Amino acid sequence: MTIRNPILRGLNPDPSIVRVGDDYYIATSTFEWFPGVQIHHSRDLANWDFVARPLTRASQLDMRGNPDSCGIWAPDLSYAGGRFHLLYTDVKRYGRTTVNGDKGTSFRDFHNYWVWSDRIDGEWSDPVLLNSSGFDPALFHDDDGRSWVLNMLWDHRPGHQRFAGVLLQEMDLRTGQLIGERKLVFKGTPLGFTEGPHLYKRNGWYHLLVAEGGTERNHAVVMARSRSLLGPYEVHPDGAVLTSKGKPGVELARAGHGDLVETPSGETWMVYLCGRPLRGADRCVLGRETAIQPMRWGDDDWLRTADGSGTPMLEIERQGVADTLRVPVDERHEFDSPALPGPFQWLRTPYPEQLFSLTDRPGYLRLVGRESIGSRFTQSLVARRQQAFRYTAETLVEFSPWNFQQAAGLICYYNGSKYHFLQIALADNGERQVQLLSAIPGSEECGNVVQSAPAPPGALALRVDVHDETARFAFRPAESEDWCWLRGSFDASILSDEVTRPGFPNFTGAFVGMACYDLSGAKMPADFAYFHYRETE
Ligand code: 6LW
Repeated sequence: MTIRNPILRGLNPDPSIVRVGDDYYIATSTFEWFPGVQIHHSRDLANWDFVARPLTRASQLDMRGNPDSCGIWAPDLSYAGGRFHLLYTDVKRYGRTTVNGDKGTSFRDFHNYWVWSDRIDGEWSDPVLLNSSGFDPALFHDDDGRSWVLNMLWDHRPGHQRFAGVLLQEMDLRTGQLIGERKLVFKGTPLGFTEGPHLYKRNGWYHLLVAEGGTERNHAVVMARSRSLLGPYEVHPDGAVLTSKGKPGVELARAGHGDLVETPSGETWMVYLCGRPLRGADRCVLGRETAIQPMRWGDDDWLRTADGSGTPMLEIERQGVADTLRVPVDERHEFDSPALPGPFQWLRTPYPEQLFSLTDRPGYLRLVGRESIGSRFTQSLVARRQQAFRYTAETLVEFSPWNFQQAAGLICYYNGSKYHFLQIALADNGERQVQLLSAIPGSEECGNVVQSAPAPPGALALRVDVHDETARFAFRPAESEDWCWLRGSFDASILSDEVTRPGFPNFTGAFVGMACYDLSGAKMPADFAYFHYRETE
């Protein structure tokens, strides 16, 4: 039986895994997408189902104003004292990038919080603010009953190492109160960019696992150990425990940022972040995904991949597990229930009632025209992850704009500076048009209409076919079978981490969905009758 990587496709990075009895849970980062943090469940490590997004209300998360690719970074899920514990960072300001040797002051703001729940899919507590000293907080529950918070330390000062190491401080698990002093227990290796710490105890050793090398091609899982919790920690003799660095044939690129779990029978597995570039271009439109593979403890008490190579594996044979032969996703949502279907998320705001309704007109998703595409505040955009290189998406929309400031339609979206939006809008002569509004980094900052066609009257079906790096767009009247295709094709590979203006964070991945804006303030609504996402690879 075969486990096929990645196990969580599309935007699902920075995995944190926990086992409770026979149940495994993985939490992944969601950035500016609301609700925050994504949790999947499995009983066999091969087949994973979405179970919850715990941060659902304003008291827990309000990302209005957060820059693109900020918000939720690297959640940490653990279980102790009969409860689930979730730590997460809300990044408010990204500041200056660390790429290209930039050494100036880099002010960043990140706040680290703790929430808990008795049930993974229950109501999670209000958050307790732990600290803001760096990002990627994690909890370690020692066998003496004490719990400790780890996080990377950010040094904003010019000329200093920005990724300054790993901090450790005790936490009272009943109140979230931090106890005693914070201690810098590990400064990282020459790979640098030390982040994503997790701590484990085994055979009298404390094992520290960190991500290093940055989240791109040099990414790696690095380990260090100590007989005492506060160190000193000695680095693994092999260097990186897992990496795709310098291994050009490996399909799971960017491997790093891992977390360990032990099965009831004592096997150790690691989940980790990876990225799969398009074959034709070194661009990851699916963002950063989650993979898993078996590990092995040596007689020397160091951890290695099961085959000892430190290389990410695309497929793993495992006894007793149903084959995860992947069926392409084919999902059609008719919007006939009052809850937004599971795959969809929106941007930043904890007040979705200001963006959309499934009850105003039963059977339709009504998006209320709000701020512009790329606004950091109140933007009516509801979308799902792109999870395969090839897919078709289709929706049917009723929309009757009465001024040029109003538009609604189908969007392929990465962030506020890269998207293709097939929108229905009014031309100057009052004609309703289907227009393609594209924002492409390096051309124009904001979206420009790159093509337009007269729109037939009535409800319109809108469609996109994405095939690796190309996207083609089409529309038709509701009652017609014949698609009217826009001329030519458009670059779908811009919806990737790699295509960007210099100095901006790009940590998410491509989404496809529906959007509506009304810059006149009249809140003109658009009604979507269905959304159909079908993978074609
Ligand atoms: C995350 C950091 C990282 O917090 O990227 O790849 C950041 N690793 O550890 C955002 O996902």
